[in-house]
Amino acid sequence: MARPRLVTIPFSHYCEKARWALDRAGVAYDEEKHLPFFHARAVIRAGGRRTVPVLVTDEGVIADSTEILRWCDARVGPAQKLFPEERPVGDEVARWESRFDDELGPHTRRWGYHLLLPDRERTLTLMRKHAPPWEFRALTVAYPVARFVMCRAMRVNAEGAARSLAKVRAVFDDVSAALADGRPYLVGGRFSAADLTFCTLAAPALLPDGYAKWLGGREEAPAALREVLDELRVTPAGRWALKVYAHDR
Ligand SMILES: N[C@@H](CCC(=O)N[C@@H](CS)C(=O)NCC(=O)O)C(=O)O
Repeated sequence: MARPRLVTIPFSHYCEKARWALDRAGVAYDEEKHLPFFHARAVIRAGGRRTVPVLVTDEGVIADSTEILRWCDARVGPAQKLFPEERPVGDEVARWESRFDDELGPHTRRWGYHLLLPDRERTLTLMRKHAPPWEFRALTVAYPVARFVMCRAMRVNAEGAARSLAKVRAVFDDVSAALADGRPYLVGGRFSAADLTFCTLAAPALLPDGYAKWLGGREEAPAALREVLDELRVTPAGRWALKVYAHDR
């Protein structure tokens, strides 16, 4: 098998979800990193639709993070699978995973962008670290346009960010409630796609050490982000996700 290529926006939490699964399955891959806005051309060229991550393999193109997790599962033994084969455990994992994809990922992203994008210098500093130099230079010049387009596409504004934060808190509450019996992982006593997906899609609102290389750590975060970070990090769901990130990533 030729080495798969993973097309990413490197700090995207959905891309971190795919990287974690690939790393865990022991799949060696090359990451092709792009900045938001510039990713679109690379995604289409790779055979994806619009979003990252896109995994290009010998067997075809996989243009969705959940499908990448399932592709990884086809390469590991039953005990390693992120979506367990047993029922009803597998169904429960799939339900949590799908909920985090729909109700957590888009909202940590919109809330995070709302706090980050107005600060051009901070945003560019984060992006510089992982971007192809020409994309970075172009973004530096086109920043106001790129910001406008991104805000429009994701409806990033004060009301949207407030709604998103409420959704993030609601998901954290439900995860905290599920963990109240002291279970080590969300479903079935072992690490699964439910845990991986919560940890990665919550990462912009928790900034675990294992993710700091992409989005920076607590100290680099804007004050308004730090305030929510400090609130979420001490919830049962937040404490647990930081522990799982440190232990299983
Ligand atoms: N359902 C997709 C969602 C991925 C997603 O939303 N990716 C974002 C980055 S965090 C993206 O590519 N946004 C750019 C765009 O929509 O043009 C998946 O799980 O892969």
